[in-house]
Amino acid sequence: METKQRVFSGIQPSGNLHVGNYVGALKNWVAMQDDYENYFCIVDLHAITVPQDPKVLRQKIREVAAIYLASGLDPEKCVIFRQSKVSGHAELCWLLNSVARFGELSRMTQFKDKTSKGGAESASAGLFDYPVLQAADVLLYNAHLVPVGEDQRQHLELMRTLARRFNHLYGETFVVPEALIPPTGARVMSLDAPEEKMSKSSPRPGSYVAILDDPDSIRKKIRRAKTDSGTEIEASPDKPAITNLLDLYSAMSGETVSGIEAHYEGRGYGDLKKELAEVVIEGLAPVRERALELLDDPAELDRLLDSGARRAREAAQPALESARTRLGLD
Ligand code: ATP
Ligand code: LTN
Repeated sequence: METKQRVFSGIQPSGNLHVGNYVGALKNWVAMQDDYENYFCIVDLHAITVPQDPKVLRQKIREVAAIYLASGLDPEKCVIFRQSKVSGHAELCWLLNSVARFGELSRMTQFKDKTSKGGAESASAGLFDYPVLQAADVLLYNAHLVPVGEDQRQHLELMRTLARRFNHLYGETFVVPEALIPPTGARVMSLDAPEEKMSKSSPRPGSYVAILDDPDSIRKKIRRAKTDSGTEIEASPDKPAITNLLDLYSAMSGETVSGIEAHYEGRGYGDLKKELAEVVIEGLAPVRERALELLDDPAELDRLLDSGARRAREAAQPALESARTRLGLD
C-alpha cells in the first residue's frame, strides 16, 4: 500500500481568525486533506510568546478548533490537536536549539516586526525562539509539506536549514520539509493599512474581517477600508489598497484579478466594496454558522482535541526518539 506523505500546519490562538488565515491557510488545508496524512495543530505554545489573558486564551483555543472543523477539516482524515498537549514539541524545540544560531534567529523579520514597537529588550525569549519551536512542530512528524501564507516563507527556510544541519552533524534524522504557498490569497493586507499584513493580533478590529464577524460588521469594515487616490479599479503597485481588495475578491470568488478588473471597468470604488462585502459574507457564512454551532458544545470540542492529542503523541514518538539517540541522549 502506498503511504501518504504528511502535511503539518498550524494557527495561533492569539486573536480572532480572519479572512487572511482562511484564504492563506485553512481553505488550502481543506482542499488537500484527501491526498495526505494531515496534522493540523492549534499552536498555543506559540501564542504565549506574547502576553495573553489566560481566560481569553482558553476561549480562543476552542474557537480555533471550531473554525478548523467548520472550514471542512474532517477529523477522520486529519489529526486536530493542541501543541501544548504533546510534550514532544517543547522537547524537540530544546534539542533543535542546540543547532539553531543566535545570528539566524536575529535576522527573522517576524521577530523584528513584532519587536519594532516595544523593542527587543523587553521581548520574551520565547518570541526570539519562536521559529525553532515552529521547526520542531514540523520535524517532529517528519512532515513533507507545510501549507502556509507568504509571511511564513522565511520561517520555512530556517526550518529546512535546521533539518539539514542536524542531519549533516548527527546523521540522517529528519525529512527536510517544503512550504506550500497558494497562488492567490497568500498575503492579505490590512483593510485600514494596506502596507501591513492582515493580522489577528492587531488591536484595530477594523483592520481585519474575522471569520466569526456578523454580516453587518463585514459590510461596515469593507465600506471603511482604505482606498487609493484616483478612481480606476486596477491592481498595480502604486494602488496597494485597491490591489488588496481585488486580491481578496479573487481569493474568495475564484475569479481572476483581470476578470474582476474588466467587470468593474468604468465603475467606482463604492460598487467594488459593496460587492466584495457580499462575496466575503457568502464565502464565510457556512464556516461562521457551523463554528458557532460547534462552540455551543465545548465539551465535545475538548473531547475531539484530546483524541487528536493521543494520535499526535504516538506519531511524534519515532522522530523524537531518533533525535535523542543521534544526540547521545539515549
Ligand atoms: P498573529 O497576528 O497573532 O501573529 P496571524 O494573523 O499572523 O497571527 P498566524 O496564526 O500567525 O496568524 O498564521 C496562521 C496561518 O495564516 C499561517 O499559515 C499564515 O501564513 C497565514 N496568514 C496569516 N496572516 C495572513 C494574511 N494576512 N494573509 C494570508 N495568510 C495569512
Ligand atoms: N508561525 C506560524 C504558525 C505555526 C506553524 C507551525 C505553521 C506554528 N507552527 C508549523 C506551519 C507549521 C504562523 O503562521 N505564524
